[in-house]
Amino acid sequence: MVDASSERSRAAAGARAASLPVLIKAGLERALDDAFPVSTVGPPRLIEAMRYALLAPAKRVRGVLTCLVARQFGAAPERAHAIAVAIEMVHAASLVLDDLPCMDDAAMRRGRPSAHRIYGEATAALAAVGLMNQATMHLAHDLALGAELRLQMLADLSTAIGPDGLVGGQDQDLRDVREATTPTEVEAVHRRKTGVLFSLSAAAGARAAGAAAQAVTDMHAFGAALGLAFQTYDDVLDAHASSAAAGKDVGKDDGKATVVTLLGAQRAKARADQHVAEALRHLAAAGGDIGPTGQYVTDLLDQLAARTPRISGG
Ligand code: GRG
Repeated sequence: MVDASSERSRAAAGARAASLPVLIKAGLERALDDAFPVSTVGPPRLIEAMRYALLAPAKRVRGVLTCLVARQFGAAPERAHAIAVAIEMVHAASLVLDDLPCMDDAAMRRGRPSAHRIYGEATAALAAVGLMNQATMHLAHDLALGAELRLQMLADLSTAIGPDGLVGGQDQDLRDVREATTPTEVEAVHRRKTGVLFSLSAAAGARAAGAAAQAVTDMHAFGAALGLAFQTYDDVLDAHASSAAAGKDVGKDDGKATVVTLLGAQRAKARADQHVAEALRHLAAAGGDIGPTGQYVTDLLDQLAARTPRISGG
């Protein structure tokens, strides 16, 4: 016979697990606001542009992942706030740069006009550089993290931004990817452009919680596989969602080789789902309280798929 009270407590535990990422995201939003207040010293219009880019409504996937993974390994999510804030600052900077006319020339981002459409190209470029700088400053000053972890994070963040990370991936995305003829070649660019920051987010959460070296390696691999899946879902959005559903310009990949143009939406999603499965294998190998992290990833990709009717049927 089913015990109704244990059923109820299981349901309550399920509801708590489901709301954990929501709570973490809310805490992270507050930490972002605190990390870069209106009162920050500097030209008010530049500060405003930086806050516009940083605090726009967003999913905060990378930062939430960092905090969730810290919790997975037994730390309070807040323990990883400074790292999550720094990663979100770098991510916001990358979006401002990506939208510039010399790059993707996008008019809309996060459901609002892109930063250069409001503040002009020069201020937007400076705001992006300012946000990257703020990220390193924020990390460097977070004494609670301890000197060794701070140094490690600063090194990892710089590596992630560099030529084998965001900057390199973006350069290839603007040029070489046009000549790619296989999904593997396209994904080599995605690894840098998107995967590296996901790897960093997941591995950093494990480091913040003092997880064992093998668990950090496993979480790094988890992030890399998740990043590839995420980018493919993003490319499906670009090809098949409306700009209102995506909250940003779509059709920006026209003329580019993507996993979607090479395979079609359904096979691209199937390939992305293989990456998700790989990510979940790495997550299981890493250990700790993997349930909420795994659930977050599955829910996130379901939500992205739901924005593109062409693939949401499976
Ligand atoms: C120097 C930081 C720096 C960057 C320079 C411009 C550039 C190099 C890199 C851009 C790379 C880029 C735009 C990758 C796309 C990643 C991606 C899928 C973005 C969308 O992320 P979401 O969906 O967006 O998480 P929100 O708005 O929710 O944060």
